[in-house]
Amino acid sequence: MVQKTERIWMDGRLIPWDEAKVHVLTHTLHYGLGIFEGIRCYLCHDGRSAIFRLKEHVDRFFDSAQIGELKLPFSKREIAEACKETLRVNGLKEGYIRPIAFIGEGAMGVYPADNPVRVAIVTWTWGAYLGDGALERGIRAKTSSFTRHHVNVMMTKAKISGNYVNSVMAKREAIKLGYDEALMLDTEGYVSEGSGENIFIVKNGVIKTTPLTSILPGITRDSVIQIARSRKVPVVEERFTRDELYTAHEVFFTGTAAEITPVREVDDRQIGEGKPGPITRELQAAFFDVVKGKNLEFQEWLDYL
Ligand code: PPE
Repeated sequence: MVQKTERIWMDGRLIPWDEAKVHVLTHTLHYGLGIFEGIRCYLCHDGRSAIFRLKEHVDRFFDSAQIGELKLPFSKREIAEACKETLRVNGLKEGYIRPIAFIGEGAMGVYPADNPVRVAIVTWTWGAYLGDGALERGIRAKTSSFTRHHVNVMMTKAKISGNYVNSVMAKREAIKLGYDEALMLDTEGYVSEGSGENIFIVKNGVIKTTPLTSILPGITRDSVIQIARSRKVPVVEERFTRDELYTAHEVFFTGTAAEITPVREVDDRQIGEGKPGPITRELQAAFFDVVKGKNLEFQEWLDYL
């Protein structure tokens, strides 16, 4: 359950949480063309709060809008400022920020005519996305019976609401079968991503991750690549198969919500020692140092409140 905060930013105004409602004829509710972002704000070691890679998230929000042909009635600066303002009024020192843009009511039918584009920003406290202990012990993943999107069916580089029907189905299936997360294969059968995360494998000291062709260009993914390279750990972006995953020494998922979550088992096969491996742990520690302002090498990624 999301813990209620005092206010939600909606169409340019900060309104009480309970008043942030939409009409049932909201176009996006019927046809799924809305776009959203997921951003985290961390409480830093010095007591200040910093939003992680706000600029990149706002840029991706606008890229999603461009792909989905949603004309946002706000500038990038206004959205970035509104993210900060919403956290501030809610008194959150740490939390998750969810900007969403959607097509409002007016015309029905798949042609949205000139229905208004509406924008809201919600903030809340969000702990470990894949459950208590996931970050420390790692999780169990299962290859999904659902295939990830084909690049000409859904726009995989956009964070479009409707894209997530596929994620919800895959996630439900994985949970019902007793696993923590679904691993999705692409339309050609190669590993693509988790229901809400990008994926990495490590073998013989080399990190490999899926190329950007048909996945969401994850901002955590990019951060991990940059952090790994700065520590001289080689990273390649290359397609791989599920059997390569089974024989990897380490596997981990990355995402704003999931952060860096180790995967200790895939399809009932133990990965490595069945616990987070050394490179995963090193990157995890480095990532948390960065987001909490302890590593000055990447301080331009932090936007202090
Ligand atoms: N792939 C998918 C499909 C995805 O949804 C996410 C984020 C990522 C990769 C990682 O992207 P990034 O957050 O930029 O590193 N998923 C978001 C939504 C999760 C949800 O359940 O809601 C998130 O992590 O915020």
